[in-house]
Amino acid sequence: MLHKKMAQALNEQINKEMYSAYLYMSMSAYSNKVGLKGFANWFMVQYHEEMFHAMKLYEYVQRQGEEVKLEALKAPPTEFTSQLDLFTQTLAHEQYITSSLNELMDLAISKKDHATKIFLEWYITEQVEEEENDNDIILELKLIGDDPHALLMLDRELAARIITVPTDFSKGVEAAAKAAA
Ligand code: OFO
Repeated sequence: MLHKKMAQALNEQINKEMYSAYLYMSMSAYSNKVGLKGFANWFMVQYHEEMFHAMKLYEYVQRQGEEVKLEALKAPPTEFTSQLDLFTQTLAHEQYITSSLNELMDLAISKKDHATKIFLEWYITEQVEEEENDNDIILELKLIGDDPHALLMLDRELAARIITVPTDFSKGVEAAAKAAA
């Protein structure tokens, strides 16, 4: 059972995770447009990660007997100035998601909702890795500067990123995650 405020906040988080997926899809399209298919791959993998984050919440709200209420997604930006710009915006967005998850955790604690607190711990741990990945790539991009050869080397490296989250949720999200582990 969820407190109404908790259910509403979890529904809002579904929207934020879906927007994250939409944002990274847009960044993938931009990378593809400028000929950096490795970056495009990295952001498309990130899109799948965010869909998984959204779907985990979607299933959790339902398993707790609450209603999923989906809202409109705002349009993501489509124009960027460079790969450094993409990752600077990605890091800022993930920091926003981290604070949103921290607020959810504060709410779960204040409502003595232990099940939601345990559920959210996975997301909070995940955010440390997400911000670390973005910071690492920002540092590399700063070192690369205006060197196209080095940028292409990084592009090749990012082309190797693979999807590690489930993408087929027809049999349930947690079941799919267990099968993929
Ligand atoms: Fe990029 O993070 Fe979701 O939660």
